[in-house]
Amino acid sequence: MATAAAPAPVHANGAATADSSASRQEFLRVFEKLQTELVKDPLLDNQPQFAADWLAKMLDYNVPGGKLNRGMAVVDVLRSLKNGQALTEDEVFRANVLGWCIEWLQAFFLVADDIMDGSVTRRGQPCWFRLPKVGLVACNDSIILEACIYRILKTHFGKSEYYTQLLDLFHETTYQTSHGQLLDLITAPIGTVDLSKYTLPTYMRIVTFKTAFYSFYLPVACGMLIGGVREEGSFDLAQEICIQMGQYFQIQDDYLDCYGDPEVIGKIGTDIQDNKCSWMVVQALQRAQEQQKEVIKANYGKDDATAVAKVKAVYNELQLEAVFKQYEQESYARLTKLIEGQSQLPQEVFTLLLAKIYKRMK
Ligand code: DMA
Ligand code: MG
Ligand code: MG
Ligand code: MG
Repeated sequence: MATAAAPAPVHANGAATADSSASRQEFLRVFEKLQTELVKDPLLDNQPQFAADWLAKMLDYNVPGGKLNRGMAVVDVLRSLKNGQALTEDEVFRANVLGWCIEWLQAFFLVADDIMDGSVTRRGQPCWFRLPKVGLVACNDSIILEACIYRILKTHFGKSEYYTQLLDLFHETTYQTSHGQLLDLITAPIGTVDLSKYTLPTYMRIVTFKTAFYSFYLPVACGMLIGGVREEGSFDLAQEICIQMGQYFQIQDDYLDCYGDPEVIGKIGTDIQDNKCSWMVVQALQRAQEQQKEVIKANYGKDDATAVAKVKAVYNELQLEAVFKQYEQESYARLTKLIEGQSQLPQEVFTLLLAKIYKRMK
């Protein structure tokens, strides 16, 4: 039932490897299995057919259509931890099931995020809540998406020795992410532009919580749990590296919101209209002359194409594209040094993740 033939991941150099597309196909097959299990969940015995159909369709629309970087990272992490030793079929399956739990978590957050951000498209299609037959039913669908994670975990890991750790990990990550979303939203109240709030420390806290934990630490920690890692110090180290990678990833997201091609990123930027504490506006304010600050103040947070264009014109005057490229280089160098400076975990656990996002266009 999955949306068939999703494109192979595009890497920084634009190439998609045959290998990555084979694991993607394998990964997508696990989606179909999990979807079927959920649609036929015995807890929903005698579910009317129209509700089962809604669930199947809602899952197809919202879960498998992204880049799948987070979900497919779990098996990569596990493989790296085993230092190239071949994984059993069961190990690959378990890693992929956890990978899908992360994609379900992401879908849960994105369905709600698009409502709150007033977004128009996601992954090249209208946001779920924009479909006339869906509307605010999307709020409950978002809750269902989250609840599915715990059905999947129970079915596939209920008897594992690390089941409690997995439950904690998903619960704590959800807690952190939702608090990141809270900061993101209340730092950007509609109708009040307060430029003094757009500082780098505020920004870093928002992105650490709303993005870094679930996008980077969660897949790595899942791989580590299946891979038998138990030392707390290793999880702390992984978290430190993953948080920095997640910060870099969200800075890219903010850059792409302004300068990305909607055809490629699959979504239309809304950060300026939404008054967001974006990396772009933080950098602009650090460099702007009084007069440029006035332009931002007068035009930020308005759902109006002319106002958005005026803000973007200031970004161009301040050469924020070049500022971003410079940041990207420095960030890559800093992360590489951090990864190479430790020997507690195989470097490949992190270098594979970093290679997938470095200079990404989507
Ligand atoms: C997204 O931040 C964070 C979560 C937890 C969904 P965002 O609104 O910048 O994401 P997007 O640009 O994908 O809407
Ligand atoms: Mg958003
Ligand atoms: Mg958002
Ligand atoms: Mg964004």
